[in-house]
Amino acid sequence: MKLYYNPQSRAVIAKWMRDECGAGYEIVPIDFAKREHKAPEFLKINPAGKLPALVDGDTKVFENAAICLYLGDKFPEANLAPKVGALERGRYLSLMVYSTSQLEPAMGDMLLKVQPLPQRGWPEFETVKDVIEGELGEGPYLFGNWFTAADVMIGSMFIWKRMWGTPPDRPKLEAYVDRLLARPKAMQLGK
Ligand SMILES: N[C@@H](CCC(=O)N[C@@H](CS)C(=O)NCC(=O)O)C(=O)O
Repeated sequence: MKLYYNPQSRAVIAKWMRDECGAGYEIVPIDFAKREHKAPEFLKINPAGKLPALVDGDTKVFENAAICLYLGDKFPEANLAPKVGALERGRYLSLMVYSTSQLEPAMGDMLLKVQPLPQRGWPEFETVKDVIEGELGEGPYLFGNWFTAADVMIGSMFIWKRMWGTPPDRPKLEAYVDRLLARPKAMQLGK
């Protein structure tokens, strides 16, 4: 299994998930300055020309959410994903998609000081934070004591927010980030 990777990119999310799965894999470094992510060979793996991308035998996966979903199902022994048919599966899939379709763009607007328009399909970041606080409940993770790929996808966004240097504003979410960063294989930017 190969993970196409640059430590200064969102590929750190897929790497966190892959590390949580255990067992060996290969990192393929991609140099943005050399535009290796736009090379014809790489575009056969990810036609969008972005990181991360994962290759597992003949299977190619791009987009962090898809990679985390794929890995969660691929490594059942790591117990990072509710199985098909499990009661938790629907909420799990919803949170995985929410992370990338609502949370990430809303947070991006906030970080880049873009005024969100309702037609864009995602709300203001404050609304997203309300939703995630509600989903977290008493925690410690989104599924109680069970750490899943949903924590990788959603937690990585709040870790990223902290790394960006925004002031802490929601104690519950800050405590969640602290818990996630205390995990031995937690996401690290730049490594
Ligand atoms: N939604 C995508 C975002 C991927 C993405 O935008 N990656 C950036 C690095 S953080 C990239 O490869 N940018 C290079 C480019 O667009 O030219 C995901 O989560 O996989």
